[in-house]
Amino acid sequence: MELKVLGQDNTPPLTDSAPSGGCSSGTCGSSEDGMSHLPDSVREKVHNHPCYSEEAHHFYARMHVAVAPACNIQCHYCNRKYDCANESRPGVVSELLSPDQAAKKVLAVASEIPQMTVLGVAGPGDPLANPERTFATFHEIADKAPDIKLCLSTNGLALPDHVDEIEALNVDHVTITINCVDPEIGAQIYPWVFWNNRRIKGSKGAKILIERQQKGLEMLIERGILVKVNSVMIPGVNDEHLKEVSKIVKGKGAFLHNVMPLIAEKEHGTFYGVMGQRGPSKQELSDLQDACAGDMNMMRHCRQCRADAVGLLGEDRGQEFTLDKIEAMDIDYEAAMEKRANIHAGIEAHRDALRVEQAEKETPALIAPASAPPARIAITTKGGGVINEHFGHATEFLVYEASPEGVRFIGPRKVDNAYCVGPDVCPTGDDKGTVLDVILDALEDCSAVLSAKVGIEPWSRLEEAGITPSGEYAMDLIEEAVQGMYGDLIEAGWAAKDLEAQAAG
Ligand code: CLF
Ligand code: SF4
Repeated sequence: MELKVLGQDNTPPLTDSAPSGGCSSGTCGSSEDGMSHLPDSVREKVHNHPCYSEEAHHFYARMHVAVAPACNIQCHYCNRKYDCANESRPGVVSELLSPDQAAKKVLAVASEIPQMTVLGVAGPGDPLANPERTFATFHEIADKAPDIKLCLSTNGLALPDHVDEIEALNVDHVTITINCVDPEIGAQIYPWVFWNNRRIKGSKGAKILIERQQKGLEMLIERGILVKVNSVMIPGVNDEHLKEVSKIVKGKGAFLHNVMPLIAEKEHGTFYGVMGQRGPSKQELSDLQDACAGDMNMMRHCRQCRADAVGLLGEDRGQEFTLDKIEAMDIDYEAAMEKRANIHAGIEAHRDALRVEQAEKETPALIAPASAPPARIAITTKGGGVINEHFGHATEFLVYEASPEGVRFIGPRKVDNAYCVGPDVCPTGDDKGTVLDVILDALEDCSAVLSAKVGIEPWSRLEEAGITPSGEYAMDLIEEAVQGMYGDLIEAGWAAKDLEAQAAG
């Protein structure tokens, strides 16, 4: 069967004719992203939510509206000049909108990016410390755009007071940031919480926050609302403790756990940044995610988005929807909804076809001896589950691990600048080296990188760094390509070289 994949502009598939391919597992997976065991009602909620389904994030987009400026706690990794660091990359400032402006923006984005399925409110402060603004926005969207899922992210302090309204508005997905269940650890993360008109410091404040988070979690689960728990991994503070957090929240029925790395830079002016608290290494983060995974579903594809993010995860199309541009748009949302429904049906047909194709495939021969070590392989993509982005245009790389057991997703690696700043504009002189240094650093644990195309200069630098570049898998499905590349590496004697290097020292 021939299948169509998303185009350059993420144009969704409307027919089932185009490039062929199947998927070895997860990404385009035959098992609905490992979710085939879930009840239909839950699968219905997550199948097109790009954060709750790893598979869906290759096809569907989300947007945030920054309507919630205030916060009711202080986290040591946050500086209020910036967005809430519980969901956002620290150091980012979003444009604050009124609920009316936000609603207009949502309709504009939904009309222009039909793959956008979810509206999240995630800052720039805490959405539930600004309940009027947050719920006014949700009310408007529920009324005008009932085909959009509503999503909310909170520190949890005010959560129990708002569960009824969350349920009444059909907000089916709520994220609570839970960094600890022990007030003594909490006191090292939260200097104070603002509770009952008083600022309460230290472990007393942390205890209140923890109790409110746990109560809110239980209330949401009782009502059948899906809960994702975010945790910021702070080495030496809560890293070991997060395994217990994971067990507890899973025991209470949380759907997903998202362990995010602390990002603490001095220039952000946060307490941790100034004090020199380090974030975890890539390996420490993935080891903790693996340790927690024994107890629950882990999210590994989080991009720590902005409070005004727009587009596929990892993509930022916010500049296309500034207030002046939105004002100039003439939006017919009735027509847009019809178009959206058709496009979503096309995406689902495409995903179904991939599953059928995968199910019909014969099990491939073992590509590596059982003793072969795993290899990390990075890929570049613009969406659709295929390798369709040039190395030089990528601002993020998705890292997979291939082993004799199969292929699994490790996580995204973001870089600030693409190697080429335009379709044909690559950096010159020192800039060229600097941009590549950052990319090589992001891929330091990878043995290969697969892109639609790789230029001569980066090709040589990658090879010098021991990373095999390849354009051979252009337009192939991601996991199949990663598996193929793993076979190529093994055939080329990579494993033997790797083992020799390890033995040498
Ligand atoms: Fe936004 Fe968060 Fe909803 Fe997603 S983001 S409110 S659950 S729609 Fe997603 Fe962004 Fe990670 Fe958040 S990638 S920061 S987990
Ligand atoms: Fe900052 Fe968010 Fe913590 Fe509030 S909850 S202090 S906005 S990181």
